[in-house]
Amino acid sequence: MSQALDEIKIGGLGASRRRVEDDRFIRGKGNYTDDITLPGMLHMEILRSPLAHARITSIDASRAWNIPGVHLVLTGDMMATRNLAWMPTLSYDTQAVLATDKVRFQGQEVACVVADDPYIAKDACEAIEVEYEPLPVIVNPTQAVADGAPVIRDDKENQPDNVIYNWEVGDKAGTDRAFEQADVVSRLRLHYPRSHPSPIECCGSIADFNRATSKLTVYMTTQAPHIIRAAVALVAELPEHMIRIVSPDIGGGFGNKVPVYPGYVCSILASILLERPVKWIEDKSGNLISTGFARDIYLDGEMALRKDGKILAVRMHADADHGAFFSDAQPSKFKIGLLHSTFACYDVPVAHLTARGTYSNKAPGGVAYRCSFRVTEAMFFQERMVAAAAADLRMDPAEFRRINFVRDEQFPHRTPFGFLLDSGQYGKCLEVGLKAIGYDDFRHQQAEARKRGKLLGLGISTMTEPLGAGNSREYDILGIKMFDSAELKIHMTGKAILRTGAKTQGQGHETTWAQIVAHELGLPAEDVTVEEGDTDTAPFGMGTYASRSTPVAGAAVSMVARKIRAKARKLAAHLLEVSEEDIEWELGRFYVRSAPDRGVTIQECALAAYSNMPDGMEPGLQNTAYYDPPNLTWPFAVYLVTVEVDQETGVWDVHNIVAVDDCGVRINPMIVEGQIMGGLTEAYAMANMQFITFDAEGNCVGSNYMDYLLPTAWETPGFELHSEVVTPSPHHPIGAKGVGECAAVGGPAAFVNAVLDAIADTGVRNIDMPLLPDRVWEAITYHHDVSGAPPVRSDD
Ligand code: MCN
Ligand code: CUM
Repeated sequence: MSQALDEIKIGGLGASRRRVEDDRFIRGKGNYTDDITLPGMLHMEILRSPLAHARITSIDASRAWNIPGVHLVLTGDMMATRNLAWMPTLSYDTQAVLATDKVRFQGQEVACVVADDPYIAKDACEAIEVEYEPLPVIVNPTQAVADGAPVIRDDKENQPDNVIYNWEVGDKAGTDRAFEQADVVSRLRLHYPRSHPSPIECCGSIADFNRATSKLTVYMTTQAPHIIRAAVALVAELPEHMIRIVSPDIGGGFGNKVPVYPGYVCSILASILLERPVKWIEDKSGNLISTGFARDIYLDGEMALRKDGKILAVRMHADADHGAFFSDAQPSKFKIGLLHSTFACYDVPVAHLTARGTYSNKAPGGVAYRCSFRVTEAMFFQERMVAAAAADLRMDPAEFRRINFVRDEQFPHRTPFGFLLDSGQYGKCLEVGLKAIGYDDFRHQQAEARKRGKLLGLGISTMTEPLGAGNSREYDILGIKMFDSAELKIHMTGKAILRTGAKTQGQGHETTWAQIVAHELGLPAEDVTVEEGDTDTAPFGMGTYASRSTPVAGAAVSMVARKIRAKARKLAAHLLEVSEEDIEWELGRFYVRSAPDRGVTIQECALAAYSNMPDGMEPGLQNTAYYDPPNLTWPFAVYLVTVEVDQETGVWDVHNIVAVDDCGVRINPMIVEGQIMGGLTEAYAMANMQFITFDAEGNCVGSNYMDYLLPTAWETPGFELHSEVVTPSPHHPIGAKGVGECAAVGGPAAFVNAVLDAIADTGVRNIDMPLLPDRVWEAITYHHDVSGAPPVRSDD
């Protein structure tokens, strides 16, 4: 006779529990970095370069120093005396903290002023006189490798040109042979433009160096506090145990808050020099012009095809524009991130990928934006290529996918680039999606509409994403292995506190981690407090990005709860006066196998851990788990979009969006849906309206919300979400896979494929994102592809 608790009622696995953090967020009671005020706090502002490439001939800060209320003016030369003019990046490059020799992108940090308030600091920045001698500017990879191109990184020894790396993976000879067998070779070249995560909250930090205790506390907007602690220890040469990084509430990260930015470093040095807290809060244009750009990659590919539609091989080249400093946060083995996850969900026998990274006079790019290390680009290219190949074969694009998907019985499946896919039901997801969008019906409507001169289109996109870096064998950042952690303390009254090495930025960890504890221990989720982001209290972890929290830290939560359960079982045996072997577990309760009525709750065990433990047992009920995942988790999704394109104007409207996401077991279905809707919104924005580009002088066009549009609820179309396909990850303790980025990764190609499908009669193969009306109109009117970002367009 079971007395197990109802898991959904206690807020366990599968409960659409309301987000506990929202209580403070929607009341305006969140505690963001800018909400923190410390006694004696000063304010820092940054002077940025107006030019993209120029030699600095002089900096005169004397007028700024003389402004009342100014405490400190930092320039590159002063940073250099402390060996802080340059800092290491997360990709083994260096980045200027404050420019000394040259400025290398528009918006680059040139000087900082610390003053009594931010307005004085800003005025004083404008009083600094900087003389520049302009240099020729490079804004794309073609210019970067052109003969006679100026060398951007002349600060570096052994850097004779603008090439950062050449990287390759796969089987070149095998791929060449497969191409010889092809009936059809399909080709596509495209540009995935620069995009910006643009969280509502910008970056910022408050550094507080206490001379009396020698302790440095930094409150800051970081997705990875422990990595920052290590970086500060190394860069500022401070002992790591005297550094405390606190990441309070974060108003959205989306990858923008992974890198180390000069503002953080300057606020830290300023606080050490002044022995007062120094706050730096970036403004919107500073954020949009200088931090965390993603993508900016040219992709060229060829697919070898058999007449019946089978893919025989894929060949691909990527040209990545990294801006002036190579500062991607990514596993160090992989120079172009996990771009080689491309085509993972298709059964491709052999493939070869080459990638070249180059410098340009733009802010550091390729950083990350809702992507597991370049997976967004990988999946976008894959799904655009698949659409083009199906068109070349005159085959239905759904059918083409169906015959090429990795089949259910092929898992675990090794991809030609070496990844091991854990599980999936790709065909089933596609069928669910096709049915939901009314695929066959739509094709009839489309044909009918065309007769009346109306352009309807349907786009399909699928994606599978490698989520959950590590395992530690293959994944590290700057040599630090990628794993994660959870620490669980059960108090004597059965209430608990859980801390992990991840850091929520809006994803809802405070809600979902408690659900995992509820699932493992039967403690009501509301009895579990979750804390993240304070390096003095949280166990060491690699932070939150690449949707790794559920696959890694979430797994650690399960594992630590299981350790607690194992000890509680001993306590139960002691309380029930039977041997441990005679004890059974059901949710929330241990009982005697032969007498199920005799049992003790997990709360009773917790009390016993402090008040009635067996002889020789260490008191207390707490533990820590470090989790090194055996493999990545591979969620899968199908996104379908229907659109209508206006021939006269090129404007397109979305009719329907269907999303079928299989992220394994869902901890909190409502939160998962929120993640998918958010991702689809960003996908729609990238496909439709967002353009940060650069003119020939390297001026950043789009560093404000007039040019770089954020969709609101008003512009954003509605979504129909499907959750019926669930393929648990076989190696994750609760079968969950990551989901935080899936829709942003897989979504964009669905929109682009839909528009191109609508104008298929024109023969146009490609329009690069964003599909602004003028670009679509140009394609319809002149029947040609519209590719590239200004100032280079393939048709120029
Ligand atoms: N979840 C679940 N069941 C699953 C998978 C996830 O209930 N099978 C829940 C998780 O418990 C968590 C959320 O969904 O509450 C997202 O989990 P996960 O997929 O593990 O992703 P992370 O928590 O690691 O979040 C990172 C991911 C990334 S990399 C970006 S970028 C992004 C994203 O999350 N940034 C976001 N979503 C965001 N959402 C918000 N609101 N703000 C951001 O900055
Ligand atoms: Cu790639 S952006 Mo998220 O990983 O923080």
